[in-house]
Amino acid sequence: MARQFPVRSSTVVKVILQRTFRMGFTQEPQNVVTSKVCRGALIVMEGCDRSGKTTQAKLLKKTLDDAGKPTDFMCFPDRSTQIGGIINNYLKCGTELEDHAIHLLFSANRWELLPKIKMTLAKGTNIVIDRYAFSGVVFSAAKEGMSLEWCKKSDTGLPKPDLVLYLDVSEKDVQKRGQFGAERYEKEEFQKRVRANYELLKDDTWRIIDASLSIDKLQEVIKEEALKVINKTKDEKIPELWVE
Ligand code: Z5A
Ligand code: MG
Repeated sequence: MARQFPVRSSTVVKVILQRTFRMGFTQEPQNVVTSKVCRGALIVMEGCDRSGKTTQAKLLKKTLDDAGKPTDFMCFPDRSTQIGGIINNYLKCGTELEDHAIHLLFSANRWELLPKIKMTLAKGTNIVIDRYAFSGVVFSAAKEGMSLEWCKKSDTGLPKPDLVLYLDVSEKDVQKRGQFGAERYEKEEFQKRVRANYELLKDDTWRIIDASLSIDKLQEVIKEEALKVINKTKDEKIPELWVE
């Protein structure tokens, strides 16, 4: 004769189902905290030549990672792509390109990396970018016959940074950091026009940072600004650049 179990199998099934319901697998969880992924912040480093953008952007990535705020570093131009290769050749004076054409290539270099930017921010990782569309505009508009308004058009609609850290250093201080290199735009007169163009782009997302401070002091100031904006914008939608 088959052995009788003290508890019938249908009762066991009932108990399992009841427990499952209580744990919330088949209905709204009761004591499980749902955590929503907040978006990352988009932080851009801008400023004149040798103001310390690359130094500070790379440091900021590490500072934020260490503070438990996962952060990626990017830079424009990104010379690693095919378009970036053409830009690199142009900057090194290896090729000549019509001014509007090179402007659009700098812009295309940003658009081609848009999926990566969007994906990174959506998963909650911050991005620190060394130069962005603002560099695109101020350098191209420093050329003869290129208007600031025309130069803004090709980057219109890209994600608008939550914070632009503008590293401000006088021409005199920058000269102490060594002579200009051999790249195309590294000439004093041209850099003066670039500096003047930056003034026309500043808005309330910009912070003007005294970049004559030491590297470590500067990073302290920058870290504070970055943390403020990360907390402030995590639940906000990302606006589009130059779209009213
Ligand atoms: N460009 C464009 O036309 N259109 C576009 O859309 C874009 C760019 C995106 C290449 O850019 C060119 O492309 C650039 C604009 C144009 N043309 N110019 N001129 P890039 O970003 O590749 O340029 P770069 O070669 O990196 O130079 P830079 O960005 O101007 O330098 P920086 O990043 O601001 O500085 P750094 O490399 O961090 O530091 C420079 C030196 O100063 C170095 O020796 C440091 O050790 C020293 N340093 C840094 N911080 C300090 C402080 N606080 N005290 C003392 N010394 C310091
Ligand atoms: Mg740099």
